[in-house]
Amino acid sequence: MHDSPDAGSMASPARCRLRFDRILLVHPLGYRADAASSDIARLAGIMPPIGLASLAAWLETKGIEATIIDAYARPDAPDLIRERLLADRPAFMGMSCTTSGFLDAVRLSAVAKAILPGIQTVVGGAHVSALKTSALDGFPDIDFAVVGEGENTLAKLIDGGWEQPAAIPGLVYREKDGAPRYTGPLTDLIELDTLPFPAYDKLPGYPDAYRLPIFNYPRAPNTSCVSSRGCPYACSYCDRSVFGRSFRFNSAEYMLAMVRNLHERFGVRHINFCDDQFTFHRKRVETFARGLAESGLGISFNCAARAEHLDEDLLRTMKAGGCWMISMGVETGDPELLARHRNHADLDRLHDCIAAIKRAGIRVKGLLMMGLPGETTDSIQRSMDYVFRLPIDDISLTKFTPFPGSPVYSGIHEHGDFTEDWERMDCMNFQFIPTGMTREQLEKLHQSFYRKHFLRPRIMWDYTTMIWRSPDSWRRFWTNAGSFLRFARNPRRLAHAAYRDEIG
Ligand code: B12
Repeated sequence: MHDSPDAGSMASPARCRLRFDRILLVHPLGYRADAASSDIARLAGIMPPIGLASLAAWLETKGIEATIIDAYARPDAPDLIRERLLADRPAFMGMSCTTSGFLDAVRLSAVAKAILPGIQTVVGGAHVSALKTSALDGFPDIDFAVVGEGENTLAKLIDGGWEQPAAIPGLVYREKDGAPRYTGPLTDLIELDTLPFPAYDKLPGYPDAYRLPIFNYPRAPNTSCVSSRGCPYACSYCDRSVFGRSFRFNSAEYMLAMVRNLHERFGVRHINFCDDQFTFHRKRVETFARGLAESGLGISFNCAARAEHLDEDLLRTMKAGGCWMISMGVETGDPELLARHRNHADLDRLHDCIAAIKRAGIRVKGLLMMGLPGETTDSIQRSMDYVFRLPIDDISLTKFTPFPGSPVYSGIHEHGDFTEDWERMDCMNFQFIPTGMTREQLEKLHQSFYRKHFLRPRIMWDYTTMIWRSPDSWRRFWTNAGSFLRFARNPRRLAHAAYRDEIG
């Protein structure tokens, strides 16, 4: 590692004062400032950027110092970014980009270059992994994009590779004339058990600045973890550009060590596994759950799973290990619509599986979408009928958004009206209106779906039981009751305008 680049044509005086062994990693805000519920989203839950924490930990093993600023957890992020840039003078700034966060990253790049001339900016994450060279087209303030798994590519880039980027696989860089060029996919993927644990300690305020969505956990402090990369399924709405369709995973032993570390260092008492297919490898989940039960740590966990990868035996073992909630991708309860968008769609099997989860004593959350291509008022009605027959406890109903890289994206205009406004593609806006429907209809049905769900006596009682099953959730709810109620009355008033104003 060196403090300044080798002498050469790239080395300007400004560059020479930069620290080439440092990077500032930023998690941009993934919501428009004027988007409904940006503040409410913060109140309802803030989850750590695990990708950035993983990159930071990996870079440290290579002698590169990484600082993280998470605009989600820190409303004062613009000030913090300025402070860190001036104090640390990093030669690189890296940003993690979903589609809705990408333009924020573009703005932050311009700001960083104005503050610290010569700094080089790098983006990674879902949006740029899907778009590759077109992620840099028209955005001159971004110098590099990392496609897919970021650890090795970023380390090589910082460790002198920026001078000859064509030699680094998994990278989009600029030719001399500024044209973006992709070096091709990364083939040498990391064995996940060799990764250091994510650097949660580099997230300012961790663990208290972070919390899972209310009513999604029994205890605090809590956190998110990830223990696998990739998903073998190919659902129409899901972008697999980052980790592809293989399934790589941490061993149960690694998972147990990670959980123990979180508990001992930060007092974490509940973990939400964000894996796409947590139970895909049955044996490791069994070993993990048994190990957790034997550990005596008293830690509980949530995960997401598919019906094909759960059974009564496994559920009993998971429960004994502390499994508190399983999220099941239902997507829609309309069988024809589901078959059009998802592999192995079988609503009867899903119903039976959810009943089995409940019998095991585990809470169930259904993950749903509204507005998929082919959606009609009838299909939404059928979806409600199905969902309200499920023995489910909670739902999350997102507004379908066609993301670049998802199978449905390329032909989306054949199925309705799509306004590709990236900043609004945060699953909280209907940017796609299926043929035959209107935005007003979708909005109305979206509200009605939620209202009907919450007003069922069984669900109201379930939330009441959270007084003793998740007391911290109720504490947060009452502490912020004013904001929640104001949001219910007028979502736009709660816009987090200050952030956007500050970064221009
Ligand atoms: C946990 C999670 C969150 C968390 C944390 C987000 C984060 N940025 O880490 C929270 C709750 C905040 C969140 C919010 C949202 N999320 Co989210 N989230 C996930 C989830 C389930 C796991 C992410 C994760 O931790 N993966 C594990 C880590 C190790 O991988 P990673 O983050 O991809 O990072 C690796 C590479 O991408 C790369 N990389 C990432 N960042 C960077 C930066 C640099 C500089 C470099 C070099 C490399 C690099 O290197 C990392 C290590 O290999 C993914 C689904 C998935 N399977 O990835 C969706 C996913 C990323 N989210 C998605 C969406 C849509 C959102 C929201 C818009 C929706 C919403 N309403 O919640 C918001 C927007 C947030 C934002 N700021 O932009 C989509 C993104 C699709 C898209 N094109 O936009 C995904 C892919 C889910 C999906 N399949 O649709 N999310």
